[in-house]
Amino acid sequence: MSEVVTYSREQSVGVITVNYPPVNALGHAVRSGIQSAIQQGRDDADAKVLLIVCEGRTFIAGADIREFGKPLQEPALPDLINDIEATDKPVVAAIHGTALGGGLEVALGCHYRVAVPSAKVGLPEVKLGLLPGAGGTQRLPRLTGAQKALEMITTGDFVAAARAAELGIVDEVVGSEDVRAEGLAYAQKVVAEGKPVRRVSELSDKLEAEKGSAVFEQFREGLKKKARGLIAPFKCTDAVEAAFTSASFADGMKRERELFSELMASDQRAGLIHAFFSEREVSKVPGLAKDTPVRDIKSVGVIGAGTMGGGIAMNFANVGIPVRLLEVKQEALDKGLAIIRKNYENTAKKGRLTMEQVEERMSLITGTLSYNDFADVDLVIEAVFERMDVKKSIFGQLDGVCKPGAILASNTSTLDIDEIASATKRPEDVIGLHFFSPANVMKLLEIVRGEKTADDVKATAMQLAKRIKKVGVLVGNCHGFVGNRMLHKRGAEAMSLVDEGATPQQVDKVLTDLGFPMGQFAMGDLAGIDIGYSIRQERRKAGEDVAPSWMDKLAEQGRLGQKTMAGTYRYEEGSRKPIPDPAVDELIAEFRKEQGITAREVTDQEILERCMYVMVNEGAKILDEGIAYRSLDIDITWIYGYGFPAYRGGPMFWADQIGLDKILDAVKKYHNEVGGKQWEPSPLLEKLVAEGKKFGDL
Ligand code: 3H9
Repeated sequence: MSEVVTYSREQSVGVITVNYPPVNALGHAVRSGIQSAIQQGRDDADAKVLLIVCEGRTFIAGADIREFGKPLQEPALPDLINDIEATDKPVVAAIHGTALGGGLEVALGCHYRVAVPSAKVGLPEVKLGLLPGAGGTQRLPRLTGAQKALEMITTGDFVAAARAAELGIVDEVVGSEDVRAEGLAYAQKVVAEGKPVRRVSELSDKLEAEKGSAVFEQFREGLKKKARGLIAPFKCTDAVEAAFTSASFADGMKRERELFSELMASDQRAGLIHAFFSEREVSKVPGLAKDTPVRDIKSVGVIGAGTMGGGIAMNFANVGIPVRLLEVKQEALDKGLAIIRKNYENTAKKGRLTMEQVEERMSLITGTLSYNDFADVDLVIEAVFERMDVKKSIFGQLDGVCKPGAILASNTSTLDIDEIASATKRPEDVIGLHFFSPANVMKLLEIVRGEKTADDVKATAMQLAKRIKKVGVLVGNCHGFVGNRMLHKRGAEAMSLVDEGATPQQVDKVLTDLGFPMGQFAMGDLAGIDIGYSIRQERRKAGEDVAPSWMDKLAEQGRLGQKTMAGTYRYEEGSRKPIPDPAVDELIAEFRKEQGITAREVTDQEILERCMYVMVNEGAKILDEGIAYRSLDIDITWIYGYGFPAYRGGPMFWADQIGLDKILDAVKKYHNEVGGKQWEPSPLLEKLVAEGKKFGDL
C-alpha cells in the first residue's frame, strides 16, 4: 500500500484516504495507491460501501501537472476512474476544498458525491490549454445536460457546493465542514438505505433529451468572440458534443482521448502551463528568505485621488484595509471619491456587490487634505504625476510626518526609486509599488526594490500583493523597470514603423492577431498620449537624443486619446472603439514630408519582428543586468500587466519557442538596417545562442 493512499475500515465502510500535500494531485503514487485501495475494498468482505476522502486542505485538485510531458506510468487516470466506477460496491466521494479537473473526474467516477458547504468543484483544464481527459467531458453532461457542461468546461470556472447540488453534480451538501465524519455518515446511509451502485456513464436521459440540439453550434458561435485565438475551448466543445453523438460511452471516451492528446501536444498548452507555474514561482524571490519577517499593514495612505490613486485605494478597501486618500484641493478630493463610489455602484449594478458592501467599502476610504493624517498609517503610496521634483518634495514631507517603520511607496512607472528615496532619511523603508491601470482591475503589481530597500519591506510588499489579490513581481530599479522599459522599446519601434510607411491600424492588427487585447496605439489612446509625450520631452530636456515623432504632433494638437475622444484614433460618444481617422493619416503624411521620409510598404512580418524582437532583446538585457531575476518574472509582468496572451507563455517563453538563434539573426539585421541602441544585440542573447540554450534554461 502506498503511503499517500491508505485503506482502513470503519464499521461497514471501507475508507480510502488520500494524503498527498499540497493539493492531493493525482501523481503516479496517488493513482496506483487508489487503484490498490479500491482492490482492497473489493476484497474486504466486511466493507459494504467504499468512501474516498482526502486529508489536508482539499479534495484532489487534478492530475499532477508536473508529470505532463513525462512518460505515462500505469495506471492511466481514465482507466483508474473506469475501474472505480465498475466496482460493484457503492463508492462515495466526500469533497472538501476544491475538487478540480482529474479530481472532479474521480468524484464523477464514484457512485455518490457529497460536499461540505464551503467546497467547490470545477473542470479548469481549459485554463491550462487542455480539456478534461479522464471522462469529464463524457460524464458531466450526463448529469447537467449540454449547456451547463459546456459552460463549466469551456470557462473552467468553479461552482460552489450548493450550486453543484442544484446542477446534479453532487448529491448532497452535508451539514458541517467535517468532511470525514460527514462522508462516513453518508456512506453508512447508503448501506442502511440499500442504495444501489449508480454509474454516471450509464445515465442516458439527459443525452436523449438533447440529441441533435442546436446548442453546440450556438455555443461555438459565442466562443468565436469570447475565446478568440484559443484552441482548447473549441476542442472542449467537440468533446462534450461527442457525448451526445457517439454510439457508446466508450466511443465518447475515445474521442475525448484523441482531442486531449491533440491539446497536450499544442504550444498553447505549453504556454499556459508555463504561465501557471510561473505565477506561483514569482512569489519565491531568490535571495529573500521564506521566513523574512513582514511588517503589519493595518492602514494605508494614498496620495492623489486621480484615476490611479482612486483605483489603488479601492484595492485596500476591497479587502477590509482602511485607506486615507489625500488630495491638495477639496474639489479634486470630492471628485475622486465620487468616481470611486460610481465604480463600486457600477459593480453593484452588475450584481457583483450588494449596496451594503458598497457602503462598507466607501466607509473604509476617508478623504484628507493634510499630510498630518498620515502620522499613524503603516504604508503610504504616492500616486501623483510623473515628475521627480514633485515626488521628492512629497517624500520629504512623508519623512517628516510618518511614524518610524511606515513603508513609503511610490507608484512611479518609470522614475528612479533611489533618487526618490534620497529625499528621505529612511531609504530602507522606500519601495516602488507600480500598479497598472485600471488599478483595481489589473492583476500585476510591479514591486521595485531600491538599492537600500530593507528585506522586510520587500517581503511585506510581496505579501501585500497577495492580500489584495494581485500577482507581485519583485524587480530592480532602472528607467521603466521591467514592464515599461520593454514597452517603451516596442512603442518607439511602432512609431518608427509608422514613420516609415505602416499605418497605426496595421501595427495594431499585428499585435492583436498575436493575441494582445489591444495594439500599441489603441493602448496609447487609453493611457493618454500626453504621458508618452511628457516622457519624451523630459528625456529631451535631459539631453537625450529622442527623435521627433508624429505622435508629438498629436499631443500638441490636443489629441490626447480616449479622454479627448481623439488620439491616434477617433472615438464616438459612449464608445471605446478605436476608429481610424483620415485626419491622422494626413498628419502622418505631413510629418513624413517634413522629415523627408518617402513612405515604403512595411510587411506584417517586419512589424511583428520589430515590435516583438526588440522587446525580447531588451528583456535579455534586463536579465543580464539583474533587473529581473528570472525570465519568468518578465513573462508574468507582461501577462498580467500588459495583456500578453497567456497561451503564448509571456515574451521570453514565446522567444524560446520561436528560437533564440532566429531572433538574434533578426536583431543583428535590424541593428544594421535600422540602427539604434535598442538593436544592439544583448550579450546574454548572444551567449545563449552560442551555447544552444534558451531563457528557460537559465
Ligand atoms: C487535469 O486534471 C487533467 C485531467 O483532466 C486529465 C488527465 C489525464 N499539479 O495554487 P497554489 C501546486 S489538469 C501539480 O499556490 P492555492 C502549485 O504549483 C489539472 N501541482 O494554492 C503549488 O506548488 P508550490 C486540473 C499543483 O491554495 C501548490 O500546489 N487542475 C497542482 O492558491 C499550491 O498551489 C487544475 O488546473 C496540480 N494540479 O490554490 C487545478 N495544483 O507550493 C490547478 C496546484 O510548489 N490548481 N499545484 O508553488 C489550482 O487551481 C490551485 O492550485 C488550487 C489551490 C485551487 C488547487
